[in-house]
Parts: sequence; structure tokens; C-alpha cells
Amino acid sequence: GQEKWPKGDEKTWKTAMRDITSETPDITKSIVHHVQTSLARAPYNIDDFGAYQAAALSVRDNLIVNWNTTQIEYSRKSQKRAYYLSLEFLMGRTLSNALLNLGLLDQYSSSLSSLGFGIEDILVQERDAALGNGGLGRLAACYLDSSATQELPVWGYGLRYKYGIFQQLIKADDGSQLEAPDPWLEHQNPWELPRLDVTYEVRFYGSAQRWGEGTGRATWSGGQEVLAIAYDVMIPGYGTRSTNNLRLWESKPKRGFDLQSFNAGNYERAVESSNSAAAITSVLYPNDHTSFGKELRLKQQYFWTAASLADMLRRFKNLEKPISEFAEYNAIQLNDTHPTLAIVELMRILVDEEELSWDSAWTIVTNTFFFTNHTVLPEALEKWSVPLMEHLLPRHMQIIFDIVTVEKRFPGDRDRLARLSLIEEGFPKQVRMANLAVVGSRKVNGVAELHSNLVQKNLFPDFVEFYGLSKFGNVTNGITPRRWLDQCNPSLSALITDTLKIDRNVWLKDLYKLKGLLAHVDDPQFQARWAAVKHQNKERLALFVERQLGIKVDAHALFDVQIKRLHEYKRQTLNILGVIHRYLLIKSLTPEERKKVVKKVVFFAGKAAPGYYIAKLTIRLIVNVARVINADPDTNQYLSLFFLPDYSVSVAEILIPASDISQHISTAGTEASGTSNMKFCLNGGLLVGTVDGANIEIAEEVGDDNVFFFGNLTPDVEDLRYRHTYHPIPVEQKSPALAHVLNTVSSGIFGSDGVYEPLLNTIREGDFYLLTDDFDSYIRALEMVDEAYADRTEWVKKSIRTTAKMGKFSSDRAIQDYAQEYWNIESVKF
Ligand code: Z16
Repeated sequence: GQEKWPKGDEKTWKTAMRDITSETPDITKSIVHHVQTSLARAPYNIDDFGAYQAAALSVRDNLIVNWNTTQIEYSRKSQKRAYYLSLEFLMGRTLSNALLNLGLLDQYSSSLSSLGFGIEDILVQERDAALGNGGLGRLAACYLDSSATQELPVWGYGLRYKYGIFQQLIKADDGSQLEAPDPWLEHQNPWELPRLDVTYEVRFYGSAQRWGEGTGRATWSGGQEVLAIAYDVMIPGYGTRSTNNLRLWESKPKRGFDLQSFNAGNYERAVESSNSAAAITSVLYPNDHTSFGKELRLKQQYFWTAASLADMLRRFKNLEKPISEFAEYNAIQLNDTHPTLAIVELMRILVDEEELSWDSAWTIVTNTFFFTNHTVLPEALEKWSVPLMEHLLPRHMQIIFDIVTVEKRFPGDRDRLARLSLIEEGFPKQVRMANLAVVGSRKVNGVAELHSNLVQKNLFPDFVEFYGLSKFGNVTNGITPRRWLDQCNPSLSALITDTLKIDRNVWLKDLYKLKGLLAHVDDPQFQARWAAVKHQNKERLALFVERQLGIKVDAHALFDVQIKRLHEYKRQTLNILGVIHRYLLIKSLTPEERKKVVKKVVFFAGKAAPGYYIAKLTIRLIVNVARVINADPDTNQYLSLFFLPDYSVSVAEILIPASDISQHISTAGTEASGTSNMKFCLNGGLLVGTVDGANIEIAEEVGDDNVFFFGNLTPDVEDLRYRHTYHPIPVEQKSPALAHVLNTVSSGIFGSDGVYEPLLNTIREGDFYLLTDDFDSYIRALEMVDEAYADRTEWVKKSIRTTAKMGKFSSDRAIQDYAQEYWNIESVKF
């Protein structure tokens, strides 16, 4: 490749600076300028990280100008805006994305190179912004990209956690997961603008006094006030100057310390209050599908929704429109139930502070909010204890009780009324946030067709009956093709541009254009180029693995990838048991027979919630199976296995373009949508999957001959589970193959002392996620993969056809759906 100067080479820099003339590109000057001023460093003392910082600060200057222009334009036009409230934004790296969106990648690349740095080395210096757990947080990030690209006036609102998702370490001795903090703000963050002047006071605790007989009004006073400070993250659109805003709140004590306690000589107490305020935005909760009911999490939710609403109200008041028109100028999308308190907070503001009547306030509220549900798993549905709510947010609890009276209009039987209720009876009573979100929103949507049907039929059937079907809809998720094709797979992007003979700018903004590739499916030359790109990406992954784990990987083997949060419903266990099955099978063959086996490399990556015992045990099993299999000279040229530690957006960007097959094998009806399935297919990888979530719609688009489906269907799951409980059949009888695998694990070849028994017992007893029911058909699907992969030309055609038909899954389409069918907002062009 390209010649590289030694890092921080004095001569290179001095030459570069001595040579600064009117001919020197502005970008080079700007980078040098930031080294000398912002970083206060001598140019010959700069390493890759310093060069990254200087380049980032220089790009930031461009973003700020565009950001300001856009925001001024939004104010000038006074159009309706939409706000995306999400506790998670899983942004990943920004520099490469900003350079792509600004169209400055080549220029920065050559400027950096003239200063002695390679762009590839510089881009990887950046730490991921990982303020999210998984799909839900990454979806929010894709939606911001698409909103800016389509010049839609959309802001995100979230929290500026000091610590993002934990860093995952794999213990060398037993292969188990360890968690370390992620202090991502250790170095100055060039992508945010601290807005120390944009602050709001947020109250907690205290008491609520009703007044104004029959108006529903009250005054909330006392308690503790915490300061919210705004940090703005600039979100550039692709191929437009439009640059949107993601506003993240940081908590701070209102006073550094409590002066009264300080004067009374109680220093401890004085500092205590300041600690508890700062703690609110300290850490992202690392649980993806469980609601923990921790007071600090409720504090996060209220702190964030209160600050965000106050900010929206202030902006709305600048328009000088009557408050009754609030919903004509503002749409608020609730990303899951996490921001549901916003519904109650807006009621509080309108009734108590704006002194509107209850009914007018409720009309505004129920025209403003939209609610997206992301899961039907019961353990994920948020509930907050009434005593905790009364203690922390006494006025909001009153309002919720007042909203409850609305239900009384429903003339159903008592049982149905109870199910509809916002308050769950019990000790203690609990507020059902999902029900509150449905009642307070204009529309409710799921994230894929199947999921949205389940939301209507299983989650909220009584609300469907009460409000009618028109309140319920579907918006199938999407992904941004900028990050998930052009950035992570530049060779494929270039090949596509070259083949379609249309500008990259065009197809990256209208992904349906990919179907133009179909005209070339049968062209052997194109097929060869397509295959070469995939191979090159597999080599890139192989190099990454070798650097990470010190093991060589055969890039000619079939690459099979499952990367996602560890969860029983996602069934990584099914995958690893399948790997063991394959290992035992190859082991039983003669050396001659083995030569016919399709060579395969299996990759896993993903984090387990720190308190999720079974998920952590699954990681441990995968790591230890890998150690045995990779060390077995009989089999290791045919099958190898890797668990890549510390999965992140940036690691996904390397894995996804390199996959031949990826696995999306949740128990039918449990994965709301999935979004990595879309990313793999967009990059020409094929799916092995269950008939679940967005897999179904992907198959509808790409053709079901290009997807390897297996397993039981959603309508049969309930009955199968019933039978597991009341008419259990031993595994030996149901699937002898699976029984053999389970016994092999029990026998201790991957670790003795029965460490894996609790995991194996989830399958032997109860088997809630139906591994025993799906195992044989799963193995058959993998055999079909082997057969298909043997005919490489046919395989490449499947790969091309898949990419070609992924247009629907651009997040641009998803955001258009929201903008038109839900928010009713229009682009702001300038
Ligand atoms: C999450 O990532 C999702 C759901 C949820 O309740 C909580 C978290 Cl942190 C995921 C869904 O599991 C996935 O199917 C979906 O594609 C994604 O949200 C985005 O909608």
C-alpha cells in the first residue's frame, strides 16, 4: 500500500509547515492550526491520536457552521418539528461518518497524508460513543442520520452518560465475562458543543397541594432541585448542509453544596446532595430486556423528560403561538416506554403552570405523543411501584390517578378493566408504563409487521377494542446505508456505483436503486468482482481476529456470524450446540471423508447483562468450546470458532461485510424486528433464521429461496410451551442428536465440575425457548447452507440478488413513514 511516514516525524511536519503557502489546502492549514492552538502541542510531537484530535476539531468547525445555519433556518421557518426521545443513542464513531456526509473524505485523507499520517490509522483512534445497549439505541442513531439526510426538522433528546455500555473482558482462566467501566469522555469530545447557558431546574420529591376545586390543578414544591445542562451533538446529513441536533443532558447539583448544612458544620451532608445530583447521568443501565425498578433509573427518566419538555416549551413560546396549538408544531416520538413520564409532565405543565382545563390539556397531549414498542417479552415491560412514584414524583402520581378515571368510560367487565388499567393491583401497586404510553399517545407502533400484529393481538387487545385499530400501526425498522454499506464496505459501494453507472449520491439516498444490480446477476465478470469484494472483507476480518486473538483464520472458509446481545430468546445456545454437533460429526469421519466437508469459521460476539447468569454461562461455554475445537488437529482445518470480545458498533462494521451467513434464530414471535439482519443482507450475506421479526419481510423482498428458514412458527409457540409444562417428552426422544450434544457437554470435555448444568437444564426442563423443538430443523437448515455454498456461482448470485432487493430497509424509508403517517412534518430546504 501507501508509503507511511514515521509517526510524529519532525522533518515531515516542519516541511509541511514551512511549505504552507497560498497553495496549501485549507484543510491542511486547519489541521496544523488545531494542533498548535486547540491541542497546544508542537507538530513534531504528534502521534496518531493527536492527529485524530486535530482532524476531528477541524471537521467540527465545518459542522458548526452547517449546524448553525440549519438551526437558524428552522427557527425562521417556524415549521412543525419532531422530537425523538430515547434513553439510548448508540452512535459509534463520528469522524468517518462526518467526512462521508460532508463529502470531505478524500480531501482529509490527502491532507493527513501530506502531514505523514494514513487516514485508516487516524479513523480507528476514535473511541465509540456507546450510549446504548443494542438494537434500540442503534436504531435511534440510524434515524438521526436519515432525518438529517432528508432535511427533516428532527431533534434527538437523551442523556449524556459519563459511562456508556460497559467494556467486556473475557477472563483468561475460565472464559467468563468481566465488566469494566467505559470512561468514553476521558478525552475532550470534539463532537459535542457544551451549552452551559442552556439549563433547567428539575425537581424531585417534595409535596403536591391541590388547588382550584374541580380544575385538577396542584402546586408541587419542596424536595430537591437538580440542574440539567445541555450538550449538543451535531448530526450532519448525507450530501446536504442540513445538520440536526442531538441534545444530551448532564445533571449537576443546583448549588455545589448545601450552604445551610455547610454553615451548620455538616460538611458530609453538604457534599452528599451534590453527589446524588451528579449520579443521575453517571451511567447507562446495561440491561436490554429487563426492567429493574431502581430508583436511580426512574430519576434518569424523569430528569431527562422534564428537561427536554421544558426546552421544547421554551422553543415553542418563541413562536408566539397560543399554547392550544402546541400539537400543531410539535410531535414527540417515545422510543419505548422509557420516556413515558413525558406524557404526565406535559399534563403537569399545561394544567398547573399554563392553567389549561384538564380536557384541553389532555387533547394537546394525546395529539403530541407517539409511542413505539420494541418488545413483547413480559419481563421487559416497565412497571414502577406506586409508593416509589409517590415519594419521588408526588404530583405525577396524582396526575396518573386522575388519568385512570378515563378508563371508567370503558363499559367492560371488571377483568378487562383491570387489564386495561394503568395501575396493577398488588403489594405494592405498580404503574404500567406501556398502558400509560398507549393511553397518552396519538398512535402506537411496532417495529416489523409480525411484531406490530403481536402488539395488537397479545399486548394491547383491550386497547385495540377500546380505541379501534386506527390507533395502532407498523413502521418496519431500517438502517442507514451510509454507515452500513458505504462506510463499512467501501469496496462493495464502489463496485455498486461502477455497475449501476449512477452517482453514489443518488443510490445512497434512494436505496431502491440497488435493484439495478439484478440486470448484472448473470454477468460472470461482475460475479467475480462481487466475490472478490467479499473475499477481501473476509481477509480484513481474518487480520482483525489474528491481531485480537493471535489465531490465523482461513478466509476461504464459509464465514458464519452471530453477533448480538446475549439473551435466551436469541438462542446463541442453539448455535453453539449446533457447532458442537458439527464438531462431533467431523470428528467421527475418516480423514478421507473429512475432505468433503465445507470449511467453516463461526464467529460470535455480544455482551451479556452483568446480572444475567444464564447469558454469561453461554459466553463461557462458547469460549471454552472454541478453545477445544480450535486446538483439535483432526478437525480445526474444517471448523473453527471465535468469540470476539467487547462487541461494539465498530466491531460490527468489520464483521458484517465479511459474512457469508449470519444467524437470526430467535424463538418465533420473540424478536420484535432485528436490524443487524438487514445490515448483513445489504452487504450480500445470507440469513439463517426463524420466521420472526423482520426476517419475514426480508425474505418477502429478497425471495425465500435466498433465506434459510427453519423452526416452528409463532402461532404454534404457545401450544408447544404448554406441552413442555404438562406433557414433557425427554430430549432423547424428541431429538437424539441434541441429547447427544447435551450429554457431551455434561461429560466435561469443555470444562468439568458441571459448570454448564444450569444452562443445560434450561433445555432439559421447561425449555421455554423451544430448542428441543427446533434443533433438528436448525441442523437441516445448516446442511442446506453447506449444499448451497458448494455451488459457488449460484451462491454469488444469491448474494447479489439479496443486496439488490434491500431497498425497503433503508432507514430513510422508515423515517419517511414516521414523518408522513405519524408526525406530519415537512423538509426544511435551504
Ligand atoms: C432493544 O435493543 C430492543 C428491544 C427492547 O425492548 C430493548 C432493547 Cl435495549 C430491540 C429489539 O429486541 C429488536 O428486535 C429491535 O430490532 C430493536 O429493538 C429496534 O427496534
